[in-house]
Amino acid sequence: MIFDRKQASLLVASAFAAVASAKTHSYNWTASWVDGYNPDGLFERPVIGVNGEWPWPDLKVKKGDRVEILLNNGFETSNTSLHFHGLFQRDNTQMDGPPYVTQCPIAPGESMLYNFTVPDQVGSFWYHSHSESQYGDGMRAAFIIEDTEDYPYDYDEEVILTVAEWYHKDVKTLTKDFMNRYNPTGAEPIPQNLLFNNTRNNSWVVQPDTTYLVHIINVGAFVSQYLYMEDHTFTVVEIDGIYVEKNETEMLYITVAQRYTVLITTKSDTSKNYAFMQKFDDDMLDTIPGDLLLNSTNYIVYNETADLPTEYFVDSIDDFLDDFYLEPLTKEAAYDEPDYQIVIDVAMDNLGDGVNYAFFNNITWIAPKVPTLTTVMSAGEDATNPLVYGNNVNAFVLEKDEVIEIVLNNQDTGKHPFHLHGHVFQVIERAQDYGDEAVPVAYNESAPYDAPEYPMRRDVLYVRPQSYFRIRFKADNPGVWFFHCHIEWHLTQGLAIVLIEDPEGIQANQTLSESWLNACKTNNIPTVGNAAANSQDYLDLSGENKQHKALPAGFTARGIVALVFSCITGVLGCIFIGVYGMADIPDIDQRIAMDLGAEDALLEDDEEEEEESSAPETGASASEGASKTN
Ligand SMILES: *[C@@H]1O[C@H](CO)[C@@H](O)[C@H](O)[C@H]1NC(C)=O
Ligand SMILES: *[C@@H]1O[C@H](CO)[C@@H](O)[C@H](O)[C@H]1NC(C)=O
Ligand SMILES: *[C@@H]1O[C@H](CO)[C@@H](O)[C@H](O)[C@H]1NC(C)=O
Ligand SMILES: *[C@@H]1O[C@H](CO)[C@@H](O)[C@H](O)[C@H]1NC(C)=O
Ligand SMILES: *[C@@H]1O[C@H](CO)[C@@H](O)[C@H](O)[C@H]1NC(C)=O
Ligand SMILES: *[C@@H]1O[C@H](CO)[C@@H](O)[C@H](O)[C@H]1NC(C)=O
Ligand SMILES: *[C@@H]1O[C@H](CO)[C@@H](O)[C@H](O)[C@H]1NC(C)=O
Ligand SMILES: *[C@@H]1O[C@H](CO)[C@@H](O)[C@H](O)[C@H]1NC(C)=O
Ligand SMILES: *[C@@H]1O[C@H](CO)[C@@H](O)[C@H](O)[C@H]1NC(C)=O
Ligand SMILES: *[C@@H]1O[C@H](CO)[C@@H](O)[C@H](O)[C@H]1NC(C)=O
Ligand SMILES: *[C@@H]1O[C@H](CO)[C@@H](O)[C@H](O)[C@H]1NC(C)=O
Ligand SMILES: [Cu+2]
Repeated sequence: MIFDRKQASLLVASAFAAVASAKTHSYNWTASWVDGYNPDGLFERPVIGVNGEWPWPDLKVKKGDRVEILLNNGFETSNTSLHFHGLFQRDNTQMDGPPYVTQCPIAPGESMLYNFTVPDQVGSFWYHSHSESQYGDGMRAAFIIEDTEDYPYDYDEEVILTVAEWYHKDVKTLTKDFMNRYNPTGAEPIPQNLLFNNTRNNSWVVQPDTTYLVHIINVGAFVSQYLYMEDHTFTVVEIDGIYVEKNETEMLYITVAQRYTVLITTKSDTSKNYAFMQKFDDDMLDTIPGDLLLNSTNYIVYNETADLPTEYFVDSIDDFLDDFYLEPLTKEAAYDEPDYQIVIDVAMDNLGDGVNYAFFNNITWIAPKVPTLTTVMSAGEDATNPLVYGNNVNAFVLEKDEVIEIVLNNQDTGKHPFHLHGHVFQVIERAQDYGDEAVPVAYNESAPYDAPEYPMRRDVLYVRPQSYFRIRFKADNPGVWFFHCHIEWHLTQGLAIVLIEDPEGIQANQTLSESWLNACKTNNIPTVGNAAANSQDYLDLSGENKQHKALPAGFTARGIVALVFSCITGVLGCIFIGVYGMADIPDIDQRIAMDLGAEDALLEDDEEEEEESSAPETGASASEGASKTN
């Protein structure tokens, strides 16, 4: 082996031979719109590419390697950022990516260097923009950390497989209609198709008698998918970077941002080809347009001259692998009773501007005036006081090495995949679907329940309708960590909290890079101060970004529907209802009649908003799809 001087000195400095082969992966990436892509084969549109091309490259690295990505913002009007999903970013929370949480958004024409060491993690990860829902337009790819030791399971070939949903319109256009009083129920836009490896009708050419290690990653921004194959099975060996005891299944259910690494062993007979199906979880769609293809057929190709199979049907989609029952290969007993329990209730509702928002404990996340990490770094002793982070950041301060339990009660009728940055968590409990109950079922502390001995661990977990889950982790990674729904529409609606883990440890051990500071400076964002950018008095939050006022008492989403009817001409209204699914609301005419009285109140709120809009727009969200002003 030949070492250059830098590597050789590293070798001397370290007792670990693995470091000797540590590589530096350097990239100079410019994110921008590129024209003329047609991933689903039905519609050509611009996508967000890198250095003029799409898709973004899949990265393969090893633990201990260094990654240096210079991200240049090549957009004309959008900010940007990059998140490495699932990486712990130990002592380096500034590289995690979400704007106004751990960094300033990178302004058009500006850059930021993402520079970090690949942590002691293995398996399937991915990277994506954490700004303005840009990853829905294609700013995303796989990030695989290869094992430096022997892989625990035998395989012959390694393959990446990304899945996602796809829209013909860009996310910014869709967001304007989504975060809108004319969409009072918060119905998410319906995608046009599912993508399989960034295309459709994908042919995966295989060799006979071969075991493939397939990294399956849902890089989508909204819908979960069912995956199943004709006459082949998946053997799950790793989820979200955690090796598990092998589990063989015919069907996977994968939410956005989750990863399943599986073994697929091919047949000896090469005469025939097989279907590899992907199916929308259509429970997540508010309406199902007649022309939406819910099942997409892809191909496992043994013989390129033989016919391709037609759609493969299964009797039931209910028998997918329940990830709750997977058992990690590295045993970690369930943590004991937590030191700190955080109970968060999820709800979706309208605020006084008529728009439908998402809430944790009645708070919709609104970006502070400076990134929360800035506040941590500059607040001195006040950094342990949650108040300095503002009323709309929903910050929780965790002490070093505490065992944290998050109890998440879903008062909404939808499923939501939640992601915790900076950690994997133990899944202590996930209750059944209570979607058919009249009222949501919350976690009941006094009802006895036994956690699994060695709970499953991962970084994205879905909660079932009107149900709850409980997760635990140890606060052993000082940093500022976002916890949010990975459905980008819901993040735009504010479904997030921020965990501030060991703020004193962050202050003592972490230094903001020049490049990080420059991203703030070039976007005119201060690098000191509380959520209101006040650096004189950290407890004075006047001027902070806040959510809209609540709707007047007794006023409901139905009243807004009424407003829609009274404001829009018949034809336009009908188009809108068709697209956004308001037609689903039963007894709509009666309800409009009931709510019409409240219309005036809404209009008043309107006028007030106009006065305020002379102030500069401040409250861009971490997904920044929608502008939220105070
Ligand atoms: C990155 O690429 C851009 C565009 O090609 C170039 O102008 C710039 O000098 C490069 N920067 C570095 C550090 O290589
Ligand atoms: C996939 O097949 C459909 C139906 O034949 C076709 O309309 C579409 O263009 C194909 N897409 C791609 C990317 O090949
Ligand atoms: C980009 O960030 C700056 C600084 O926060 C903000 O003023 C601007 O509105 C943002 N741009 C967009 C398109 O959100
Ligand atoms: C990345 O960080 C390492 C460690 O601090 C440093 O040695 C290296 O120079 C940095 N890379 C760049 C391109 O600045
Ligand atoms: C997906 O695309 C990648 C990159 O082009 C390729 O290496 C891989 O084999 C493809 N996977 C499948 C299942 O077709
Ligand atoms: C591949 O398919 C063609 C067409 O059906 C057939 O003639 C050929 O024998 C097949 N090859 C193998 C190796 O099975
Ligand atoms: C989609 O797949 C499911 C499961 O195989 C099947 O029941 C359903 O009929 C399929 N729908 C269409 C339109 O093919
Ligand atoms: C495999 O998953 C099933 C649930 O789908 C579970 O009952 C079983 O215990 C799991 N087995 C292993 C070894 O993980
Ligand atoms: C949220 O608001 C409702 C209604 O005002 C109230 O009953 C509830 O206690 C609040 N929840 C939290 C966690 O503050
Ligand atoms: C919670 O569980 C306890 C013990 O089983 C039971 O007595 C109580 O009624 C439950 N509370 C609710 C709100 O269901
Ligand atoms: C700083 O980091 C070192 C190494 O990770 C750790 O031992 C030390 O406790 C940290 N200091 C503080 C104040 O957290
Ligand atoms: Cu959600």
